This record gives sequence, structure tokens and C-alpha cells, in this order.
Amino acid sequence: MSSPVRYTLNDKIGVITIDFPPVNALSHAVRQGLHDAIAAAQVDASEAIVIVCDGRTFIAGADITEFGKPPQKPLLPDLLDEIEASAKPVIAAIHGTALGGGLETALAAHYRCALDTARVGLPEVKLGLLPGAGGTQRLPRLAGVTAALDLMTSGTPIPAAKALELGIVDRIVAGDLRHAAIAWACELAGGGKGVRRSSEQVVPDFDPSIFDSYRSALAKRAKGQIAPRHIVSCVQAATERPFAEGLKLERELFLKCLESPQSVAMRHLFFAERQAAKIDGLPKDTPLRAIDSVGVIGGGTMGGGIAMSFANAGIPVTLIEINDDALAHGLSIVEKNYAASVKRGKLSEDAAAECRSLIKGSTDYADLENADLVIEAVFEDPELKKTIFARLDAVCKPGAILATNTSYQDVNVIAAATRRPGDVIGLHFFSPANIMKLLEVVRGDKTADDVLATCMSLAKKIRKVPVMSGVCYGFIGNRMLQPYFREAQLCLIEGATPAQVDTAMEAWGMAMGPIRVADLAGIDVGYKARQALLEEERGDPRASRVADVLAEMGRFGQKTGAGFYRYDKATRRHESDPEVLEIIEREAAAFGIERRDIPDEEIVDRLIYALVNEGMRIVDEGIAQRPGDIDVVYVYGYGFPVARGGPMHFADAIGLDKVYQRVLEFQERFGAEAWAPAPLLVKLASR
Ligand code: T1G
Repeated sequence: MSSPVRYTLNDKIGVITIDFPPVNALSHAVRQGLHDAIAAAQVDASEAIVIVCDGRTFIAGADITEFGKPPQKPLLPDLLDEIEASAKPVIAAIHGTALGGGLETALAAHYRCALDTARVGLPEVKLGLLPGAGGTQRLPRLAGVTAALDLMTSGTPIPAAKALELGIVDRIVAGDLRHAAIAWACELAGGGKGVRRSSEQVVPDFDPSIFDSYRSALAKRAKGQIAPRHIVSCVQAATERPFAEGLKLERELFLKCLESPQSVAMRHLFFAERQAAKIDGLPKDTPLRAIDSVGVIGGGTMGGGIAMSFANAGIPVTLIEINDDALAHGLSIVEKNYAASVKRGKLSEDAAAECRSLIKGSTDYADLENADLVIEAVFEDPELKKTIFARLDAVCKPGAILATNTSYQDVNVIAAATRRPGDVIGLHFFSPANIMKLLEVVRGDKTADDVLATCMSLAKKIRKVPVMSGVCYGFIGNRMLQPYFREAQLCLIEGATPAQVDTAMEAWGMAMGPIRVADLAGIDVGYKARQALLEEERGDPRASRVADVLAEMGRFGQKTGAGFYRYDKATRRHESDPEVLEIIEREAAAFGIERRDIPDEEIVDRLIYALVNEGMRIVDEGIAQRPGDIDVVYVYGYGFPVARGGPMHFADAIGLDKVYQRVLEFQERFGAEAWAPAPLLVKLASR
């Protein structure tokens, strides 16, 4: 098998070319090839060396698929020391994204040039890791402590212009990168410019208190994650210890992270997210429909956010409302959201104005006749949705995709309201739709393959993470949320307080506890959904009584200033409300429940295992293609901790037999039907 690394002598410049699709990851073969090429260049007639990549990007990091396997030499840190030790100047020529070990390779080189479209970054922290090939020691020496900490603890890449400003790259080039890099190498060699080792640079001045301020900020922002705080220790070592000693600490802490369950979980999510974008059985070359214009029905919170998602990706949107007042209100929400993004520095004034200009309002469905995609985002009234789809069927051009943003309704029933059910699909956005990354793509029984493929690929274009779901009540996310909320409500009526349930779940890692989520989503929403169900479909009355009482009192949550908690009008801060505790005790007594102290561990297990058990059913029924899809849904849509990898990965990590035993125990204690173990759980646990 030929090496993915070529070495050619171009006049007096040695050119090392890496060609290892799709992203030139530093696999063993690439490392070996680089090692051989650098060694060859040391002894040939070359006067300088260029490292450049073929394909769509410079090295995008170590090969993540090799993690967890026995390491093969040359190891990356040693290879990069060889590159830095080269007697001849080494130039890294960057295009696409130089990430992780890729940027570290460039930092070990003596000079760096980049195309103006390039981006560089150290995203290891998103994998529960830290830069493990000298990045924590070389970057502070080149770009300073603050920039180094920001790049490594955020994991967010920066554009080439910013990298130039920070001294990470030395030159921005345009046009033919390889040619420009070779020309520059000639210049350097001709100008007698020798090697310039990053490890020998001195860290620019810095404020020593920076490390503690980052530690406290990260303790909040990356609650419970180990990699961010190890990154701070490594960067601090770069300012206090000789390079070699700093490298030693980096290696030690890198291996700690690599072996941690957190990194295993986050690496699982990396691949699960990419797998989720693939539809089993759908040919890769399924033709896609062109989506150059979009219509959105309903200018409420969801409709406005959905319109912004498309406008932010440069796709013009027509926002439809029933009358001018409603339209003006809808557009004012969009205005406010863009103003807020500018205020937070997320968007420049110009960019916001440009996106805003792509959103047009109308009250006339005829303005949708040429739209390629129309998304209905009105409130959850099944009859209203059917009426809208019948109108769209009459107005929209053949080949237009008709989508519903329903959170739980039957997409097949909605599709049947048209003569073109093959063009109907569910696109379930999450609130706020212009921020939340998750998009549940709901495949109806008659949804055409090209409609599905188009929407999965479109999701990436509007910077969403797509996960396909089959049709069932609540699809993947909201269906699993029902038993999760059921257990939260039962823990309340059996003895816990709202604060105890939320604190237990947030300490475990959930972004927000279930009771606060109920107040945020609106207690009236769940109440109306229950009222729309038949009595026997509403499930255990003990699990909704308190919420029903609050809803009937007009306590809908944050939006009314009171729900399970009371909310401060100005700060929106929540506080416990003794009146709610009285209601819980009264309703418990009405059910004849003797309330007891419930340990936090039991609260966590009941809620998380309820999720897992329902997740098993969803996989078994084929509603989700694979367990990893469920993990992506919960991490991107429901604030499940990334460091635990999602509910299904978490169950695997602690052992399905242990989960099964606990579910059986709960079945014994809390009810045969609610806690009936999913057949797939029984099967896998017994194996
Ligand atoms: N290793 C192995 N496979 C990778 C990979 C990597 N680093 N990066 C991408 N792939 C695969 C991916 O699974 C997919 O495969 C295909 O490439 C296309 O990816 C020592 C420890 C580069 C911005 O974290 O962020 O270096 O699904 O669909 O949207 O300090 O990939 O087609 O079979 O994402 O155009 C640090 C990870 C590693 C960057 C391109 N590097 N990659 O995005 O394509 S740790 C990263 C990305 C490290 C050192 C440490 C993105 C991308 P498949 P894609 P994309």
C-alpha cells in the first residue's frame, strides 16, 4: 500500500505532501510518512522544507479512530519534536482547517502561512482531551497566555486573519498555496533565514491571576469536565517550567484525559453525530432537490427562529402570518433577536442587516407558489395543520417540499391532507430555533427518499445537527421525555421538592432540572396536550395532578412569573414557593400517599433509567436508526451532559445488566406497567 505522504525535491525546496482523505488525519501511516520525509530532507540537497496537504483541508488532527487502541510509533509528540529539530527551516502551508494535532504540527514547524479562507484551532476539549503534542507549550509562547487559553478551552477555531494578528501564522497568502509556500521557502532559504523554534520563544508578559480566573469560569461553563482544568494547568506550566518539563506534564494529563470515561463519551458523540447524518439504506447518490427559497407559516417564537436559521445561511425566506398585526409582531421578534445577537457580539451590524433583509413578510399564501420548501410552524392544533397543508397543496409548485414543525403530531395524518404525501416531512426545530442545533427530521410512511436526503443535507447548510426519526407520538426526544417527566412528578408527590429534583439532576450534569424545564416550556403546553388526550391515554394521574392544579391556577411558569417556582420579574431568577409545597402535600394526601425522604441517587436513577428504557423501545421499533442517534438528540436538544455521552452511551458505560436490575427493582416498587423493561434491554442485559 502506498504511503499517504509524498516527498519531492522541488529545485532546492523539499516538499512534503499529505494526501489522506477525507481530512488528512494524522493516522499511523501519515505519521510514518512524515517521519520518513523529514529524515530524508535532512540529508538531501534541500535548503528548506514545505509541509502541504492535498484535498479539502490541512491536517484536521490526530486520527480519532486510533484512540483507545495500542499506540503505534512514531508517536505524534516525538514526530513533532523531530520536525522542530530540523536543521533546515520548515514551513507549514495551511488551507481549510488546521485543527488539533494539525495545528500542533504547524506550531512545530518554524514558519506558517495560510490561505485567507483557512481556520485554525485546538478543538481537543470537545473530545474531552487536551492538545497532547506540544500545543499547550508552544502556543502560549507564540500567541500569549490569554489567546492560548481561549483557543484551547473553547475549542473554537479562528479565521486566518485572527491567527495572523495573534502571531500563530506569519503570512496570509492568496491563490495557489503550494506555489506561494515554495516561493516563500526560497525567500527564507535565500535570505539566510534559519530555523525558528517555537519552543525557544519566551511567553509574552501576562497577569498571573489569569489561571485562577479561568479555573473558576470553567468550573461553571464546563461543569464537571476534567479536560478544561488540565488545559489551564498545562498552560500555567508553560509559564513556570522549562519546555521539556511542560511537555512532560502535558503528556501525563493528556493520557489521563484519554483514558477518562468523559473522553470516551465525547469521542462517541463525535462519531455518533456524523453517523446520525447517514440514512441506512438510502443510496449516497440520492438526488437532492434545490432549496433556494423557503416559506415559513406562523411568525411566533418558533416561526421567527426558523426563518432566521435559513436567512443566516443566506437562503431567502417568506414569513406568512394571518394578518398584518400578527406579521408585524412576528417580524419584530426577528428584529429583536438580531439586535440581541449584535449586542452580544455574535453578529456584526452589517451581517445582521444582510440576514434580516432576506426575511420578507406576507399574509398571502400566493407568495409561496415558487418556494422550494415551506415549513408550517403554527400551534399544535391538528385540524389547523391539516387545513394549512391542504392550502399549501393547492398553492405550492410541484416538487416543493412541505414540512411541519410539529413537536409530536402524526406526520402521516398531516401528509394525508395533501395529494402529495411523498413531498411531506417533519422538520422539528428546538426553541430557540435560531440557536438550538438539533433538528429532528421525521420521515413519514410516504416521504420520498429525495425529500429525506434533501432535508438531511439542508440541515448541515443551516448549521443544524440532523437526526432522523420515524413517526410516533413525540418522535425521539419528546417521547422519551414523557417517562422522564413522569418520574420527576412522581418524585415530587412522593416526597421531594422541586428544588431537590432539579438540584439532583443538575449536579448529575443536566443543563437544567426537569421542573425548571417545565416552567420554561410552559405548564399550560403540557396541560393542553393532556387535555387533548382521552382519560385513559393520560397515564398515571399522580404524575400530572400537581401540574394540572398549577395550570388551572394560571401558574404557567416563567411566562406568568410563577409555576413550580416563583420568578423575579427583573432578573427572572427562580425561587421556591411555599404555596407549591402546600399544593404538593395536599394532592399527595388526596392520593393517600405518605411522603418520604427520597435520596438524590434514586431521583437520578429513576429519571435517567426511564429515559434509557424508553430509548431501548425506540431503537427496537426502528423509530431511531441506532442508539447513537438518541444520544445526539439528547445532547443537542435536551441539555444532556456531553461528558456522559447521551443516555444510551451512559447505559452502556455503566453496564446494561446493572440498568436492567435497577429497572426491575423500580418495576417492583413503582409499577409493573410504567417500569416494564424494554424487550431490547432484557435481551442485551441477559447477553
Ligand atoms: N480523525 C478521524 N476521522 C476524522 C477526523 C479525525 N480527526 N476528523 C474528521 N474525520 C472523519 C469524520 O468522521 C467523517 O467520516 C469525515 O472525516 C468527514 O468529517 C494530539 C489529541 C475537520 C471540521 O477534533 O471537526 O488532534 O463520517 O463529516 O463537516 O492534540 O471533521 O465520512 O466516515 O466532520 O467537513 C482534533 C475533528 C483531534 C477535528 C470537517 N481534531 N474534525 O468537517 O466533515 S484530537 C478535531 C472536525 C487531536 C492532538 C489531539 C471536522 C472537520 P465519515 P465531517 P466536515
